[in-house]
Amino acid sequence: MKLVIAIVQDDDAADLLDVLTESGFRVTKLATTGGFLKSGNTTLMIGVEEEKTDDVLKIIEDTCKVREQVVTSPSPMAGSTGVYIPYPVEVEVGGATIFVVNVDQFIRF
Ligand code: 2BA
Repeated sequence: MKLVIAIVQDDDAADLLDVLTESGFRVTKLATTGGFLKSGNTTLMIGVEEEKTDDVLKIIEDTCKVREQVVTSPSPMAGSTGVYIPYPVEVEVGGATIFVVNVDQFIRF
């Protein structure tokens, strides 16, 4: 068994949950925060039989879109007066960031 840990954008999470559950996969959704943007994202944990891992990855790839996000980053003023001016930086976020890990044991009581 594999555990697919997928970090996706909040805007894609609802659709992705629908498609995964309709396709018979079991999913746990966590509300998470990205360390760089410090804004909300969604992490899904999907326990899946090894031979179905590629099906899960395909669903994630088909559902999650890459988006541009603007983050305001402070920059020190020239002359290092200690004053910081915010300036916008554009970053490309997602589709999805995915970790696939081996599961030693899967237990449900
Ligand atoms: P954030 O950490 O908020 O990062 C959002 C986006 O900012 C990233 O998109 C990337 O385009 C950019 N970014 C992140 N760190 C950067 C840096 N040091 N310098 C320049 N740009 C940077 P994605 O790569 O699509 O990542 C989306 C979210 O996935 C991340 O949100 C984070 O929550 C998670 N993530 C990505 N890589 C990870 C990793 N190796 N381990 C754990 N979580 C990860």
